[in-house]
Amino acid sequence: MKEAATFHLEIDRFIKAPREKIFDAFTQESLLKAWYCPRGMTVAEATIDARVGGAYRVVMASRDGSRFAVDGVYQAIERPDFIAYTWRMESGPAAGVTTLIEIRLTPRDGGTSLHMRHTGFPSAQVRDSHRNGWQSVFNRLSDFADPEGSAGTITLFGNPRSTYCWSARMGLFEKGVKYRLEPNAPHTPEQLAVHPFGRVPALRDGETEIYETRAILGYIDEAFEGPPLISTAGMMARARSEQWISVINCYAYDAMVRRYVLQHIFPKGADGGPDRAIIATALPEIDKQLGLFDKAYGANDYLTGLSMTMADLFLAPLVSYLGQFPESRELLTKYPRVAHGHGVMKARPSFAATQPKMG
Ligand SMILES: N[C@@H](CCC(=O)N[C@@H](CS)C(=O)NCC(=O)O)C(=O)O
Repeated sequence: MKEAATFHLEIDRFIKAPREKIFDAFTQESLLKAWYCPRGMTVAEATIDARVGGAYRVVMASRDGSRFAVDGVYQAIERPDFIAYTWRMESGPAAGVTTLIEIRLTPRDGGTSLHMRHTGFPSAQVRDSHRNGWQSVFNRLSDFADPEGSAGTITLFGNPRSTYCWSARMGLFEKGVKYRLEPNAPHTPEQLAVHPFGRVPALRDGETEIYETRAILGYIDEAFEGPPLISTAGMMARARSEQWISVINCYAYDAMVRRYVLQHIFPKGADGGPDRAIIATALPEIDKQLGLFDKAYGANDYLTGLSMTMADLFLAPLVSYLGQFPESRELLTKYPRVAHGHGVMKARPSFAATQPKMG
């Protein structure tokens, strides 16, 4: 145990809420139950005796049913600025090791600076395995205490006219997640600061950044309650959904958006109009892709069956844009099941709420 004291973790977070509210969120059982676990988990049980020398035990549960319990003893309770308690995990690589958590709350800019010092880890690996967990727990605390809810931690970066941003925004809406939008254009310094390739969108949740729309939607889906964005109809439907997302990422976006829609929106032809040669290469590919999607629908409302999945979120913005230009509008008339599926998506409140304004 000698070595244990050499590894520690310090985390600073600003939370837009008064420190009394944050202090109480740590020390009142009914409040702590609402947030004291990483995203994607819930507090299944919590018993707290928030007095110096009093004990606590918290059981966190994942959606897959796995449970993770911690317990400890309060060392200091000084409302509203300081709390210290021991932390012992009942399972996992650091099971049985007792560490110490100190939380200091300082008022700042109408909110609270939270400084957490977690000391006594037996190894750098165990310390590092706690870092993401704590950041996620503090995101939950912010959602709980900040009057703006998750918009206090979640920001989506990207121009809302982008089809990929639109898919991400629909996903956020479907899950009921509040967020802030920074309408960055691709490749601007602001976007390059959150996305190494300068593309849109990127997502920030507290101190965590993530890019690539499939990864963003996967994160949102696992991190938040609300209807699932992956199929619950089994392995094959999930595989198909991934297949269609990959088809869009690797082939359909290039033909439909890059070589067709963007030719209309930002014409690059010699006469100032769309480059007809580029459009001519795109249209047969779009035709083939729409044919594949049409077949995939079968008699269903959604691409992979009876429920909406991320694949539908990826496809809806593309079909919406295709409906706005003459040759693709004409092509769409050949594919009634794509038109039907698109009608179903258009009727969802998430579509109207996120539909970009076209200039
Ligand atoms: N694979 C990326 C693609 C994102 C992407 O290409 N977004 C477009 C806007 S819809 C973009 O940033 N385009 C700028 C460019 O291609 O340089 C994702 O899934 O997020």
